[in-house]
Order: sequence, then C-alpha cells, then structure tokens
Amino acid sequence: MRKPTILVTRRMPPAVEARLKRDYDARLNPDDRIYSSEELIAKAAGADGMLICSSDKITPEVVAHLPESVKIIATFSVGYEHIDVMACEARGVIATNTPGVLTDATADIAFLLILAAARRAYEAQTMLRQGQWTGWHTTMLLGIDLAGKRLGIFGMGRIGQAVARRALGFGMEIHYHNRSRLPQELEAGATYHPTLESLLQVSDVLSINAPSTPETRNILNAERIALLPDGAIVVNTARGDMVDDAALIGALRSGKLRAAGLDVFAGEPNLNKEYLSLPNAYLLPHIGSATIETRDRMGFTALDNLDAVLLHGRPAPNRLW
Ligand code: 8YV
Repeated sequence: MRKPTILVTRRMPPAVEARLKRDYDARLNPDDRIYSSEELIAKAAGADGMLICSSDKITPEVVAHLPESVKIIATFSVGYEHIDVMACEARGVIATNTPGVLTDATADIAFLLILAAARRAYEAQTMLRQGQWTGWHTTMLLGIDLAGKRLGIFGMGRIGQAVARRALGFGMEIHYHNRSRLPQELEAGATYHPTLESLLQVSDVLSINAPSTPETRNILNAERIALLPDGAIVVNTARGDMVDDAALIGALRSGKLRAAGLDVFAGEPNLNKEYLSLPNAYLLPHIGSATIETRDRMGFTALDNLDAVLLHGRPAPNRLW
C-alpha cells in the first residue's frame, strides 16, 4: 500500500523524523527555512497531510489554495491562532493541535520567569559577568518574597492550573480569571474572578496563560496595567500579542511595574527592541516547551493525529473543529 505523503514544514526532533520516515513519504525541511504562503501551497501538491508549526500562517487564502489532496493539517503546538480553523472547516480540512503534552514544561518556564523577575536575576547575572560585583552588602539587588503574595492567573486551563500548583509550593495565594469558573476540585482553593479587571486589582504577580484570540489580543493595555497593584510583576508564557508592548514598556520604565518576565512577544522573533534596554525585563526566546521530552511528545501527538486520519481512518484525537 502507498504510504501517505506528509509535508513537514519545519525540522522536527530526530525521534519524530524517524517515525515520520517509517510511516510516511515525508517531505522534510532539513534546512528549517520558513516557507512563504506560496511555497506552502506549492510544496503541498499531492500531499495527504501537513505537519506545521506556529511559524506557518494558515490563512483563509492558504486554505483556499491548498491542493484537494490535503486532508489534515496537524500543528506541532497547543496554540492554534496561526490556523484559520473556520476556513479549514469550510473546506473540510481537519486541523489538530497538541494539548496536554507541554503543560509542565511551559509552567516550569512561567515559574522560572516569576522567580527571575521577583529576584532580579538578569541584573544579578549582568553585574557578575561584567565584573561589577565588588562585594556583598545588605541592600544589594533586593527583590521581593513570593511567599504570601497573590498570584493572578489569566487563563486557568491546563497550563494555568500547573502554574497554580507550583505557586502553592512557594506559599502564594492563587487568584484566577477564566471564561468559566473551574469545578471546586480543580480550583484547589484558588479564588475566581468573573472579570479580568477584578483579577488585576489583586495580582501582585500576573501570569498570562490564556489563548490568543481576537478577544484577548492587546488585552493587557495601559488601562488594565493601571489596575495592577503598584510594583506588580507581569509574566507571559502564552502569546505576545495579548500585551500592548508600548504600555508594558512604559510601566516598566516608570516603576509602576516592578518587573516582567517574558517568553513570548508580538511579531516574534522581531520583538520590540525597547525591551532589551530594560534591566527589569527578564526575556527568553520562546522556550516554554523546549525540553527534549516535551518536543518529542509534541511531535508524537501531532503524528498520532495524522496516523488516526491517514493510516487508520479514525477521528483525530485532538481535532480543532
Ligand atoms: C511551541 C507554543 O514551541 O505549543 C505552543 O503553542 O507556543 C510553543 O510551545 C511552538 O508554538 C511550536 O510550534
């Protein structure tokens, strides 16, 4: 029997590429160059499925011009704002994501950012490496305790809940805002806020864990930042486009906010360069899910979806429509 053909738009971890080659006629991208929309369409000619990443923009135009042969688009990511799911549905192209397998890795990075922001890790590292550490003193690089502080979680899905579990271990009080209130057993003592505005007012540390949607785009703007307690910390491991960069940078400069920890940025990798000059911004290049185990799991989950549809004629486990 003919092996189905998969267009793989980015280089995959070795174990994932091995499984792809075993089960499919895989069109790999060893150079890892990001394809334009035109290239995506041309390279998909005759393919049964596509394995994409969040760097590939599956717009309504791309969906409309995909060859008839493409039955499924599996993204190697939990976020799927780069896929026009309605356009896929309208054309009958199945779209899938990889929920659940990057929860812990991403929550770990959220906590790394919370700690780094609260304890001035960037300034400390810079001082030491630049030979400016002249000796210990009682008021050198003072940060803040996390114990006893209120952590506000915007978006209490799997990752938000995993951040909450970690925060409990650090003695923080958990508050959250979500579209709907969680059942009591999942809330685990956290306080629900029916509005984001109410959450912001009590968030000594704000962690953004919501999906990027038309409703959440630019949601953390100047007016909402003003609602945070003075000296609050903002951490984002979700998507950069939920934050108004100019407003966040202004608040970090003015001292309204103590610090920020950011793993994601609007327009990645071309982040707003002003962040680079801020000593109180701890910045990472979107490494939330970057562990060996997690990236393998993401690839295998995407493959499980492709396998279900293309090898077994079954429903995809993580179908988006
Ligand atoms: C991925 C992510 O690294 O899964 C997501 O939504 O943001 C990241 O962890 C990236 O998007 C891979 O496509």
